[in-house]
Amino acid sequence: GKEIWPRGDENVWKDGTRAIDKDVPDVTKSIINHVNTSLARQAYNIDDMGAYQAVALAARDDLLINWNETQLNYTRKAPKRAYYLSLEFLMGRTLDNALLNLGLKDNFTQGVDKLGFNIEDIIDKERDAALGNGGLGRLAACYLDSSASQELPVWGYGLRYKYGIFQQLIAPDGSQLEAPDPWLEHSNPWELPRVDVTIDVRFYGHAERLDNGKAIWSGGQEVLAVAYDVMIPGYHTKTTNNLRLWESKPKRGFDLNSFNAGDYEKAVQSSNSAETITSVLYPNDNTMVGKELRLKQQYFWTAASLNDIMRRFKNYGKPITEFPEYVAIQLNDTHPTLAIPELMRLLVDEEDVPWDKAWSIVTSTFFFTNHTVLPEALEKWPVPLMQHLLPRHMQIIFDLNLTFLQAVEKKFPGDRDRLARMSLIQEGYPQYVRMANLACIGSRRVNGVAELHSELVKTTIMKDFVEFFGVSKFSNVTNGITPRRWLDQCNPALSTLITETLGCTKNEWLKDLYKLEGLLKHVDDPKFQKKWAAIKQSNKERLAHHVEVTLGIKINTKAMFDVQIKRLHEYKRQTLNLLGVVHRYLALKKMTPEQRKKINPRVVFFAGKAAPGYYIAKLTIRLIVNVARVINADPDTKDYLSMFFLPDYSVTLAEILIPASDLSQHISTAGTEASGTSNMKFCLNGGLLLGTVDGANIEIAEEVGDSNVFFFGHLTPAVEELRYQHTYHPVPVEEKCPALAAVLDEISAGRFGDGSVYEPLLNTIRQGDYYLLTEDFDSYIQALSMVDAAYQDRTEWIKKSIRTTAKMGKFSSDRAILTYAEEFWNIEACKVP
Ligand code: C3B
Repeated sequence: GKEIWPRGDENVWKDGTRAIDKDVPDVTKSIINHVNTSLARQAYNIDDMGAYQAVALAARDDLLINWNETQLNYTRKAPKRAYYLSLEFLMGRTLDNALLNLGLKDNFTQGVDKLGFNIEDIIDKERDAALGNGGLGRLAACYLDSSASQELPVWGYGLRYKYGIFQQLIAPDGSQLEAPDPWLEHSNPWELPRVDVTIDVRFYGHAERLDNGKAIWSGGQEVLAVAYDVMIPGYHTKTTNNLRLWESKPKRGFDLNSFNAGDYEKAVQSSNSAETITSVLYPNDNTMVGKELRLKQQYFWTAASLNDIMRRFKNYGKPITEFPEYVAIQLNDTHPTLAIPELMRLLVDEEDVPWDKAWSIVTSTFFFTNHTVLPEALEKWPVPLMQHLLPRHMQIIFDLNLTFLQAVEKKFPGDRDRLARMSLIQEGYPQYVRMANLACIGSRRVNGVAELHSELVKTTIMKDFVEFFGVSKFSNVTNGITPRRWLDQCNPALSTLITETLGCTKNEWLKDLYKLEGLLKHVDDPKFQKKWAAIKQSNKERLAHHVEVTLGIKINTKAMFDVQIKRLHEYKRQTLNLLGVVHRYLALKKMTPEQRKKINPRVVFFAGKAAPGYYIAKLTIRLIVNVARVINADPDTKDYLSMFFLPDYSVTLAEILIPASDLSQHISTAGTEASGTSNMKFCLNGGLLLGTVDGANIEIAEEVGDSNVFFFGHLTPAVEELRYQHTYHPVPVEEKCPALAAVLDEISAGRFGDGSVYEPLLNTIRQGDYYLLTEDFDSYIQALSMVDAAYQDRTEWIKKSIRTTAKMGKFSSDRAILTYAEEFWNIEACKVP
């Protein structure tokens, strides 16, 4: 490592460095100081929002002390580092998490209390950082928490979108409306602008080839990437890692000539176009929308990140050939694939590394995670667009493709179909660049995110590549979730009960989640069961209170809480759940009041956003809202069945919903949900799982035992054959599944408002039925009955709940990130002294 000396007297520096707030008086002093100086306010004019800002700044001071020490330590020890490149980081709120990780929650609670405020009210003032769509973005956030908690030298790289995922509103007719999410409107205490850390990024222009595969890329437009650093505290450790988010800025301010000539609009035009790059997160999940601005985002971010990584590597003073000894880069899906040709460009054009050597450096540096096998999500970009925007990268991709296809031809002579399938370029007018193929050939390892999914990756989208590279390049790392946010923070009462019961410290089990198995000893203890059930009950009341305050609706907390919360997507089959509710409603209507009294009341919750351009998904929301209206108002049934669509789903809303669920639904068509991660969160909080044999559901069942989950539906191998049947030998719904046909007819007939509105949605089931609702409906209804029967025996249900939590150790993101660190990146913990 490198010795780093301060200017002046080292001891003066050390003595002057503020200590972390250790006790309550420290905390109050720090908060008051921020009220007075940072906010320029006083005890006499401070409200909850002001108090939040001051408390956040006080906590931030503590984070920064740790952050500084961590970064200095990394610079001194010069370890191999890993970088997690993700276009999405769905962080949610920071304050509560920061206080818990720092171990300062109690002190801050007391300190704030002394100042006349309530910590939970203050925490509630924070706005979510929602720089992501769904699972992929939240996974990135969990992985940062686990990296820091395990003292691993990992930085995240992303974009600082001015607007995060849109805010969802529900119109009077039930449809989704989108409003912008100006999350930076109030200043954001959790980021540090680094105006001194900037990188020039070029677009357009021309690339002139020289000898030896080199080229000069010049002209076009240059924009500036400015770094914003977000502190990522580890749990009960000094290690505080960095998430670096790039903001785009015009490079030269605005054009003074035009301004002086009186054309103000023209003067700011180029500056506007530069700022647009990081203005908004694309709101699509699991679908590719080929917009030029999105490709610009991808290049802007990968170029800035790689240049920054290269600069840091050069500070190590090692020869360029040792780059992969010090740098590992994880590509979160294909979104950052341009990093591969960009590193080639840096090495070949700017560092004078010969082409073949450069390629061996590149292919030792990158690792690629695939998150979906859905065809509509696989990224491909038109060659003419890429040629125009990134002429040098297009050359590099063509050159790589030539050598690659020659190697394929050598291994499989004369197999033209194979060449066409494996090419980085899809032929046609226009041609397209296939990002997954590029990511695969440029990476040392390729992984899926759950066992089943990783097998599907190997046998479907990457089949040819497995045959070419050998199977050992492809593997599985099952996703995980951080138990800090998803148990300790969102369910503090359960966390406390677990700590009391396990007889170890909270720190011990939160960092080694397999310790939860210790709960199994207590499954049959009635006192423990009672405490367990009481906590679930109070979490249900917390949710009911939240719904009452935000929507003005009263909920029966004695009912079973049945929850499905995730992005709206046909493959996730919210429609199946909805139709199941209608089926239940129709059955209840046919019963006598006496018969109904034997039924366990049920409340069904939905939440989730639909991509603004996804017509069928938006129509599904509209139908959910309108069915809910009718059901919730029906005096015959409303005591036994009600349904709610909670608008504007977010990380923060999930933190309230998940601990309150008795049952959660994960019911994708088999083979379509790569993993799912909310399934893990529900189970960790003692909610039982109703699901298909898909994604991580399978591994959850393996852990908790088949008797503690409710499975239904066709298995993955059957899906392809069934789809074939549906296409070539269609059978009408009335014949295939009469119960479902009856439900569809009620909706068509206008029982829940004008039926013609919903025809396009109903027709996706009546014709083609790509997601196989008609195939799975009967077994779904059967599974729901089994749930009802199981819930009748409340003690047995509680035991299942305890067993489920107890067996969730595997799903800690600590396990997942350690697998990446050891098996892929080859990095080690780097402890702050
Ligand atoms: C999601 C998948 O749909 C989930 O099954 C998976 O659990 C998560 O990724 C995390 O691996 N996913 C997503 O959120 N966005 C995509 N574009 C692709 C996959």
